[in-house]
Amino acid sequence: MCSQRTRVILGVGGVIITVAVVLTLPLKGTFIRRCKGFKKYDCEKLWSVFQQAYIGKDPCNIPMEAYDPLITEAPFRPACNRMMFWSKTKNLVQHFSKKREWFFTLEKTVLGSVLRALTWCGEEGSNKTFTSGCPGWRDCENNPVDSFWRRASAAFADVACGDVTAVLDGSIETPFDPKSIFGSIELKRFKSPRVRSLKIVLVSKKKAVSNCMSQSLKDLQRGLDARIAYSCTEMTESQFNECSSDPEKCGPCW
Ligand code: N1C
Repeated sequence: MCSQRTRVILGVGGVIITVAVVLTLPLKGTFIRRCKGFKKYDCEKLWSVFQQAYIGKDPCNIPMEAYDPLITEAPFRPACNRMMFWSKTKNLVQHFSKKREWFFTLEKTVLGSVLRALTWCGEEGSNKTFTSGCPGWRDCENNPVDSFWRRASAAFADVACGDVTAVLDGSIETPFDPKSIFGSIELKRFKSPRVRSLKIVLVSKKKAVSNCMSQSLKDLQRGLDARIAYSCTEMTESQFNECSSDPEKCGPCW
């Protein structure tokens, strides 16, 4: 028989254990489940290498290099002519690339996929993973999530080859933002002769604010290795979506 005091202790202990499990399990569970969809990876090993990047560390002091061992564990492979990059058009491109399997985005790789739409961080003096209350870009640049996307994007762009596509938002004034991951990391890593051409697809939601002649696109061209052929096509969101629903039609889309 439990005394009142033992029951309280057991109860409190249970709550603590439950809170600890709830804090880490959803992330680990999601990570492992998504990873298992990829076969050939040792998912527990991948999880452990991933955790080492941020566990027990100040969540505002995680440089992108913290994820180097993770990239080494699951390196990106080149998918020539199929690689698709984007900036400020995440939902559009996610929807598109799901339907058009030919195009390959970072989020289709094992690392991009296991961490898609997740938040994580650690804390000094603790071995726990937290999934809420983590710093974001407003709090500090070197937070665990943004540093991961910067590191993964750099590695993904390093293997870009052949004809590369990038989908930008024509409904804003600066479709090419030099401070974005696409502008500050990926574009700079496209190198000739590995990359033959860069095709920009400028998609406008309701009203087109920018076009291929806009200053922002000229800035992009200036940041591109001059030996890489450059082209730019404007289209509306519905034309872009039509492309994804009718693969046959897509060849001439851009
Ligand atoms: O900063 P961005 O876009 O220019 O980054 C997009 C660029 C793409 O080409 C991808 O290859 O970088 C890669 N990438 C992702 O795949 C990704 N998935 C989710 C970069 N960031 C990614 N995220 C999250 O969106 C991440 O939190 C990051 O900070 C935003 C970037 O969105 P953006 O400014 O529209």
